[in-house]
Amino acid sequence: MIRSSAFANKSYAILGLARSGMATLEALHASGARILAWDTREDLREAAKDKAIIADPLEADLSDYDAVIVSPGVPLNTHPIRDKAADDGVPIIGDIELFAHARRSLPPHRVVGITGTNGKSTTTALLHHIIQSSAIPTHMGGNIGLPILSQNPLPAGGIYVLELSSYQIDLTQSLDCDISILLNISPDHLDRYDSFHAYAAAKARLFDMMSADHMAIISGSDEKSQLIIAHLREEGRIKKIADLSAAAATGQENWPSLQGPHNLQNAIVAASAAHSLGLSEQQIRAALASFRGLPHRMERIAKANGVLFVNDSKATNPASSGPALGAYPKIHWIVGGLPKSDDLKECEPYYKNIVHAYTIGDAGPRFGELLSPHMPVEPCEMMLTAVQQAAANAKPGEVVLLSPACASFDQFKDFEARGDCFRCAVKSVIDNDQIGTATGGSVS
Ligand code: UMA
Ligand code: ADP
Repeated sequence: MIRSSAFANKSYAILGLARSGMATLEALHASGARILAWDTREDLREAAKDKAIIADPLEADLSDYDAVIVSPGVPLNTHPIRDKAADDGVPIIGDIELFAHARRSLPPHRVVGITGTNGKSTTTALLHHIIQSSAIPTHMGGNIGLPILSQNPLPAGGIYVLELSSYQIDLTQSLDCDISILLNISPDHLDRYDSFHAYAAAKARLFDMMSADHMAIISGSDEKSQLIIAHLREEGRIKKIADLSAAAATGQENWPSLQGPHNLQNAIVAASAAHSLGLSEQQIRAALASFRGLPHRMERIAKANGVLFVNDSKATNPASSGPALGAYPKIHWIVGGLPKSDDLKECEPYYKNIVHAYTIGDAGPRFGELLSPHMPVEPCEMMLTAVQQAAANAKPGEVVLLSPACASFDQFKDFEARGDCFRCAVKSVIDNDQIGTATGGSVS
């Protein structure tokens, strides 16, 4: 874990003791800080009790504390901790800000921060893979599910690659990334922001924290990303700004885990960042080819009787499902869940690739209305029904793609559980011989 003299003898209140909060507790405790900690979950309070005073920060006097460390999942826009901290005159920060404070005591290193609405995890894992393949010490952390404070410090010359959600950026004030990356911006998480504009502004703060001689990479052709580039150029403070929205690259056919227009964008961004970090074209191309991808993102589950089954459960909004539909020419599309919008605008350009749609979850009836003028639609409601129907209809050379364009919480704990359910359903239809034998394919 990251220990730092910056935390020694300081006092912190921690609200939220799941992954990031627990890693924060461990790192602060090991660094000699005094800690008050709280979570509404009793099991997490119990797990923290040897390292902290257990008390609700809403009921404690926080005026002597150096900061309140709030987990990204605590909705700051509605949570009373915001007013309480302001009343007690104590700043609210997150674990990424603590990492920024710890940097002075770490061996010389560089930091790449990656944000955007879609593609953050893929680009973070890809850049990490490229750096690692070139034998440079590196860690990835942040929103990708690996709290950065739980990682051991890198030796001198190391590179930290951080995936940063807007929630994490909201809790960060002084992270000066050597390279800051904004992939794209489309409406998301609107329950946490007053408006789409406020959500975009939250992401743009990553650039406000950078030194003038560090590098900004922006790759979205969307309106908000382009406005941010225009603003950065007009402001003139940051000297190195790369607009990759129209960049092209050759060789995608050699990168099996980076198919589709969205993954081409991710590859171009990661390659550009790797190049700025000093890696060679040859190192970068070899790593793009050997990248294995992440589960639930365009993950090839099985091929049976010439039909490919692809799990893109992480596509939780239409802007992320759109490009997934652009990855293959003949798709049986399983779509639906808890909708985040009333339309499927970002998917429309790719309707020509869809042979048949199968709707699931709460969004089913509405998506059925939207899609049926353009393609045959089967209302399925449940995942297993959708997979069975799609597998029965798909012909050799076609693809059964789960890319829901919706959150998962209407039927599943999270997108991972939804992807796992798809995987089980695929395995069952293959095992049950409902699409013939699984010869020539494998279930991983
Ligand atoms: N809690 C309280 N009181 C409250 C509200 C919440 O005690 O009033 C507690 C909850 O019981 C919970 C904790 O606060 O124990 C909140 O934890 P959390 O939801 O922040 O969960 P972590 O496990 O710490 O995960 C967080 C990120 N979660 C969110 O942003 C929601 C993880 O991103 C991240 O990987 C992890 O830190 C490590 O950095 C997940 C995510 O869904 C993957 N991110 C969103 C996304 O990608 O769309 C932004
Ligand atoms: P994030 O971490 O930002 O949620 P992921 O890399 O986990 O992003 O990808 C989530 C989903 O978004 C994937 O399932 C894929 O369909 C889609 N996606 C990936 N990269 C992009 C991109 N650059 N633009 C749009 N959609 C993308």
